[in-house]
Amino acid sequence: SPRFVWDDPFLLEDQLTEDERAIRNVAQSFAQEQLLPGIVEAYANETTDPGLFRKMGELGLLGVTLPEEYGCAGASYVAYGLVARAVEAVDSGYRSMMSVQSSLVMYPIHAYGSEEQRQKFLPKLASGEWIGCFGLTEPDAGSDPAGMKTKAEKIDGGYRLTGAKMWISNAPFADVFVVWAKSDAHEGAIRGFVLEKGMKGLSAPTLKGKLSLRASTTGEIVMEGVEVGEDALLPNVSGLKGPFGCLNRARYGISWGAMGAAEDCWHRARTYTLERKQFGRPLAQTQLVQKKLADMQTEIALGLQASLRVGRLMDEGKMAPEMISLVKRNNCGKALDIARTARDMHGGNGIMGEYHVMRHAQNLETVNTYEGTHDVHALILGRAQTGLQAFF
Ligand code: TGC
Ligand code: FAD
Repeated sequence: SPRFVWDDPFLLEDQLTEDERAIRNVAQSFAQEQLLPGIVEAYANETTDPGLFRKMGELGLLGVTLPEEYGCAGASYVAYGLVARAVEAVDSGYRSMMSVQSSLVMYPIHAYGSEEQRQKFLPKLASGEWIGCFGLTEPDAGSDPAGMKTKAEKIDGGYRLTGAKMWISNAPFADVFVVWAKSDAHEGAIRGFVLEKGMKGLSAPTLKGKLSLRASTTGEIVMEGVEVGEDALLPNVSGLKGPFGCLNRARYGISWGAMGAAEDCWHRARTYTLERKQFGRPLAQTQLVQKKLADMQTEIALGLQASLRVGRLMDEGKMAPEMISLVKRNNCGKALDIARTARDMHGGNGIMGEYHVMRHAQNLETVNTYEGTHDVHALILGRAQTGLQAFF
């Protein structure tokens, strides 16, 4: 009779194609063999090795859904989700680096850029030779990006950009900056621009001292009258739907990634409680611990299955953004609960770096906040079912 696979209750594995499994295997080996060994130190020291982008690029893990003609894998959105899950099983910060590059930098250049922009930027971003960042958030415009102050003024032959972006992943070592600004030449509409490192007036100071996502480098983008040519404008999109189109992809990837972190916490909690004995028996032989393990297993199985469904719908061109809000919100919230519970189940050891669970919990605080907070996604879903706007 059919067997119950405790760590794959709904046989997700059987629902993947051979290509998807192959890409997943590459990502998993890379994450376990090349990312895991250094993560405790990188996190403690708040350092990121930018060389990781080249390693990811060599393995084809950057921009995996984009066409092969630009040096990408042309794979499915499900494959992209599997990469995020494998990488975030080690650390949310490494998944962040990958998903910013893939969904927030390469995707808009491909979807909204000219053919010249695609040819110029995509192959080098795919190989990891160039690193990208995405500037939407500002000090006074986070959940409400429509309130941004960054402006692009029309000048002879191009634009002058002035403003500041805050909380920008990869910015301090980025070569390519996709930034969003209100353009006076387009009646104040939000437009995307591709800036390059070294431009006069452009700087990206590092934000030090984060207590979460410490292995990913975060910074500001300061634009003090940066002058760019017409060729810096992303010509094929206008308005907030531009950045939101990118966020859809990244949020979807996060829904898988958060489950990867949760799975790592679950497996570690299971192993730990099987090995650790108190009151003369393994902790895993107590009812409270088994309930916690069952809850983790249940939420992860449901969350993965939901992300898989959304990924398939994306691949079929049937994705509505609210579907992504549902899985991003739910999977991040559940992952955060699971990581906190796993930390508790490790007792005192749970606060030590070498047990990994507290780092996941700290990271997931950010993952639950960025790309639309847990509550902002609730408001998106609330609006979709009531027709009533409750943001303001
Ligand atoms: P709203 O009126 O709803 O929409 C404005 C225009 O945008 C369109 N739109 C979308 N298009 C595509 N996909 C979506 N998901 C879309 N959502 C909205 C909409 O149709 C409309 O188009 P048009 O043509 O009619 O103008 O806009 P609003 O200002 O009321 O939005 C409210 C809200 C809360 C939904 C939105 O602002 C929001 O999602 N806020 C959260 C902000 C956010 O997620 N920021 C993320 C910054 S990037 C980041 O965090 C990267 S971390 C990366 C990492 O390190 O991994
Ligand atoms: P706020 O918008 O000020 O929200 C504060 C609180 O108020 C939240 O709990 C929120 O849910 C709540 N709130 C807001 N509006 C409402 C409302 N209408 N009703 C009820 N509650 C509400 N951004 C980028 O552009 N690029 C990046 O690469 C990037 N990377 C990041 C990396 C890190 C480590 C972090 C922490 C953030 C990053 N962000 C990035 C920014 C991120 O997207 C924002 O932090 C996020 O969108 C929330 O904005 P905020 O921090 O300004 O919070």
